[in-house]
Amino acid sequence: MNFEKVCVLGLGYIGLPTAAVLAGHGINVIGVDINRDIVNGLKNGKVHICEEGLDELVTEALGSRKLKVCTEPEPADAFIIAVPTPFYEDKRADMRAVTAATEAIVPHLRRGNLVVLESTSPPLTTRNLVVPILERSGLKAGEDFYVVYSPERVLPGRILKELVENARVVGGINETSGEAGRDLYGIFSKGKIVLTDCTTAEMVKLMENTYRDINIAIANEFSRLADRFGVDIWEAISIANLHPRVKILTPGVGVGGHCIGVDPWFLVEAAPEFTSLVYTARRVNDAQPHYVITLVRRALQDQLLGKRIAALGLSYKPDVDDLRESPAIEVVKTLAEAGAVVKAYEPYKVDAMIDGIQTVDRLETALIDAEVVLLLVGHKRFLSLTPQQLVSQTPARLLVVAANAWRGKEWVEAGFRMFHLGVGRSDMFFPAV
Ligand code: SAJ
Repeated sequence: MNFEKVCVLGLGYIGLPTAAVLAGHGINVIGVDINRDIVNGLKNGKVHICEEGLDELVTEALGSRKLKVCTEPEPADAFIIAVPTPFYEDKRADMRAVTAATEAIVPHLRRGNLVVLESTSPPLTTRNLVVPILERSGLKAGEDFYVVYSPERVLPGRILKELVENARVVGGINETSGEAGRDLYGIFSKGKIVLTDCTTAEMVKLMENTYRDINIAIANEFSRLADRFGVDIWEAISIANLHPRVKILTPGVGVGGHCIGVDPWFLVEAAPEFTSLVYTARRVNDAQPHYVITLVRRALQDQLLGKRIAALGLSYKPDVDDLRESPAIEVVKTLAEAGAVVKAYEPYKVDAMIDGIQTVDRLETALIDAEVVLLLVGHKRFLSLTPQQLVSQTPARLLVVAANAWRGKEWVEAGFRMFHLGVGRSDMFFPAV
């Protein structure tokens, strides 16, 4: 199938890079977003997403007029839906954006069109939600027009590279649909394009992120056990991972972001009777920020009131500027609510404004009068701090560390008392394997 014009609905972390990459390959792309600020910003050259190389690519695409942005879809050869699928308070999937985007396509749907759903969605969404809405056009899915589910699988921070290089799953509602989807992604994808049915593709995406969530949950549980039994979890995991068929992930302050902590709930909602493990892992990871807080309480002998804490890192994982669903923020907020005086510093977003949190724009300002330094996110620039640098910048001699960092006897020799997540052993001087 040939595509001259593609309409991308949703100009977020996935939609905007996809639109720009397609435009860069000579396709006429209409980028649609219901948020006027985003559309107007883009028209004025303001790219609202911070991602390496994206600014240049979008500016070029807009400049060449291969990419146009607006708030309503237009007729096209293919439509790609890349809108968010968050969850409600009770963890049920919120499919309102997918529903609205699909409905917006209906008046423009023509014979021979392809419609792709990329948003992470509960199993059977393509068949039971998307197809019936599109058939309101009077056209028959799989015959008059084609439908596929093709999940995005890119890593924030490497989106443009992974968009092109990762293997791509294309799940059709029938064979012809799958082939049309393969032709569309073949325009820019250098990775293997694997054809399957739409429900398998939905499951694949949810399985990948659920597997990761469960693996992180076991690592987090192991960190608590290590604490209890006088073991160093970082050493223990590095030794266990020498086994050729074992790959335990890393314990930390919890699971944040908008994928791993969300997607497993879609499986739980769809089949609660079969997902007790998935459910429990979610609960374990959601509880991890509170486990880190107990570590802070232990370090301070439960006296949080008025304690001046320098909290380092607020993003949801190391070396990104993304603060969405960040467990570090949950830790800082809870400590502040308990009466601690927390100054938080996030080097990737020094101007972050977060309700209930005092942020500072310099590391020195956070450290200068601290009684405790709490390392929440293992950003490279924190990991490279030496005990001497810290000693000279802060009067605090108590460190609480929720990452594999600041290890070795030089820290103790510099006068610090250390509380490491997952380190129940007092002589933590063994180098990692
Ligand atoms: N985390 C740990 N321990 C680990 C790994 C991660 O505590 O060993 C935490 C991180 O700190 C973070 C959260 O888990 O808070 C999620 O981080 P992540 O790097 O696992 O995932 P995301 O959300 O940044 O991106 C993931 C990616 N999935 C995988 O790496 C398997 C990406 O490929 C997906 O496309 C993306 O989710 C998505 O959109 O689903």
